[in-house]
Amino acid sequence: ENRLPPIVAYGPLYPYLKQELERRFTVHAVAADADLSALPADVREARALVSFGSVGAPAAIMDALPKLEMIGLFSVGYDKVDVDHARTNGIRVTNTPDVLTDDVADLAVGLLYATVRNIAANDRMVRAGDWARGVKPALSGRVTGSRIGILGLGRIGRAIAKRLEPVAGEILYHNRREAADAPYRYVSDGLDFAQQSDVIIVATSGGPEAAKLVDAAMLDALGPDGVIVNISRGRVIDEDALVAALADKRIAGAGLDVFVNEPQVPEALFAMDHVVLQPHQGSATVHTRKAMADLVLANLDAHFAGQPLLTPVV
Ligand code: 8YV
Repeated sequence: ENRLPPIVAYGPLYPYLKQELERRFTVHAVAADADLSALPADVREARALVSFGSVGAPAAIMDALPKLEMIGLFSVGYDKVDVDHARTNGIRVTNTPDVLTDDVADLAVGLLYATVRNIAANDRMVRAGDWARGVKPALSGRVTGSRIGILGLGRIGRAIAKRLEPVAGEILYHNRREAADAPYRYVSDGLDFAQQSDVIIVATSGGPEAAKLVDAAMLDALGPDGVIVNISRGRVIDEDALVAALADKRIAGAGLDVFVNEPQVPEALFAMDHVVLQPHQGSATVHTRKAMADLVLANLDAHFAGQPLLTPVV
């Protein structure tokens, strides 16, 4: 008889996390698209659930696991977890803040440079032999001296701002509320913020309250020399409006790590040289994925030892 507490691995898990979970628990793998009305009895005994941020935990999986005590999310963003349903049902939720901040901020800065300096498009032209054939690449915009607007000055937004401080002409930010301790200029109106920015970097949390925070009007306010970078969640930008603004060159370019319907990316973007696309890689370094896994494990260990959770959301 196996005495290890039963848990559910919901959707695919990072291999190191899966291996460490299997040392501590009886792990039942449940596919993200599994028929939840037909879960075997031993799976329904699960006391915890672990999942990627992209899978999360909708109300239906919580309801299908009557003994569920805790959800350990391998992600800082918990937009795919029904936190209200968890709260109502006394289910704790943990995420993985802080450990991924630096790497997500690094990718945002990388995407900014790649987009403004045409790094990806120029790489393609070199590979295609165009340079050798005498094609002259177009001159690019520049990052140094530009007005960088951070949309969402939280942990990650601040880490991005810190990295860009030495090169920015100005750093401004837009939040629901002014941050008490930020050394950057707060712009309370979204359109003013976009109009005063050469670059917008989207770093808000990605919950429903942030949906389409960047709309067509904001993109037009950013203007034809403006660039947008998104390392938050696809839904924060009205994706149709973004594709249209890029197609019409009403903005100069975009560096995107996240999309509304990942891993599906609007095909119209594939042919656009002024767009840099990433497959949601913000936290995807060897170092940070291990740190995220260790934090998920530490939260589970704390829960099963009756200790306070390290990084609770609920
Ligand atoms: C992950 C993320 O790529 O932490 C987040 O919010 O988006 C990323 O770290 C993803 O959620 C994998 O679980």
